[in-house]
Amino acid sequence: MNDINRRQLLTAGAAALAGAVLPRSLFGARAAGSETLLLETPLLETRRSAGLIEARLESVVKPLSVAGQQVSLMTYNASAPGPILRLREGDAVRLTYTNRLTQPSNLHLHGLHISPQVDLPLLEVAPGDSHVYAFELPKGSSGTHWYHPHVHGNVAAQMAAGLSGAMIVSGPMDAMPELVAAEEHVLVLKDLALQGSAIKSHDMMDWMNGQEGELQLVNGQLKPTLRAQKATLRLRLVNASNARYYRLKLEDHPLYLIATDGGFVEKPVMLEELLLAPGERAEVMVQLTREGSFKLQNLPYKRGTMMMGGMGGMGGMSRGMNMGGSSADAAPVTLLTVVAPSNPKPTPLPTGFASLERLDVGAAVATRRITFSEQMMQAQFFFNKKSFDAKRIDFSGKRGTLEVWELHNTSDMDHPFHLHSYPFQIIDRNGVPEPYRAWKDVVNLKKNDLVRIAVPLRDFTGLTVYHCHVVEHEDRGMMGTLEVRA
Ligand SMILES: [Cu+2]
Repeated sequence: MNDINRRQLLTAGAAALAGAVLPRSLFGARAAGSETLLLETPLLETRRSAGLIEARLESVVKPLSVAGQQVSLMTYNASAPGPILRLREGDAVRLTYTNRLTQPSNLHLHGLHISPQVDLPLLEVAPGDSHVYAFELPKGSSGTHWYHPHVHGNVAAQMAAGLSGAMIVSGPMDAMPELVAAEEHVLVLKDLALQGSAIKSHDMMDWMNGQEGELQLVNGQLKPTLRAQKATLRLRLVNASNARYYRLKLEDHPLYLIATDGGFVEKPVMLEELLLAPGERAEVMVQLTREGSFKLQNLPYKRGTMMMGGMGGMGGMSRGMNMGGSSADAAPVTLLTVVAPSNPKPTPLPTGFASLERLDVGAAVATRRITFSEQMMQAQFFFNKKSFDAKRIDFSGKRGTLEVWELHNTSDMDHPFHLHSYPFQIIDRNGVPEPYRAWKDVVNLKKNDLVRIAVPLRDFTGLTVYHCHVVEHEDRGMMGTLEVRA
């Protein structure tokens, strides 16, 4: 879904013709038959001078080719997913956003520890207007982040129409030889729901469950092939979907988790599969030890969605307890096929990264409780029984203090909880301590889960928000405000 001409030349049969417009990463790639080669999303053009980096993003409707048909999408700079914004720790950034849509929008720089007075979650940029996001990237910002719109009430429709992009921040640890030796790819996982050749508008079921699209795209492409040049891969995964969960498994290969939402973990964690809830990111490494083609699959996942028709032939609605949300999702879906290089000889994985700060939970100055609930038939979602009100301050905290938040999901459905601007660590889930330490900004809660997180309110004052990252739920009330004072 980048630009039309390039997109039409995507099939490998046309690769020779497309040499002039294909991104550099695909040069030299060879493919047979009609497979679609994985396309790297273009980089956002930036201007760098004396530590200042300037870039422009414009949200604009463009017809793009998706899975063989022309679809009118909301894009950033005529690309969906939007171009990758590549930054470095310590950068001073001046990002100018212009809204060319016919409705208010804005940018949320999801994952960055920057001031809520810059990453203004309640700002509305009117059609035709621009806004400058100016900030510095503090130490520890490195990781796989992303950007997307955040105007309450418009988020679900704008993201479903294509608005989101990856934002990669590199830091000193990215220079580790084991990481440099690996082949890196940014994979934006974003599904698309179409009605004919147009974006499907939300119906009541979409507002209840969060909209899932039948096209499960990787970098805007349907089932592309990644022809690896090297035998060790570093995959930066972004779940930019409105509501779809990805339970990822690579055939015959474990995934070595090296980073979560907030950057590197302390040492690689071997996983047979990885669950990525909406809004979450992860970085995994893969060692291809033999030749062949291996499918990256999305396995079925039950998140308690409602279904029409009901079980046992009864009418009305029921929870999708026996299926992964809908019958189409009851089987694994191939997202991407990885083809190993010939005679693969993987380079070693890093053995460890920097140790992560241990937060002293005993020193927390406040314990807050957030209870999740829903009125499913009205598609209304609540924190502490309240629907979002931008004029109400739900929590007031003090800059420089540590808080413990107890998140309790009393609804019948999973909800991924996201807090802006202030990364947190998960203390425990249902009393079970987290198996490894990590910085996070999204944590998924299954039905009945009680998850405790440690939230340091560091560095910045201002008004920000926390919300469910099934963005339909966010638009339908599941959001609250946090004010951090000096
Ligand atoms: Cu939710």
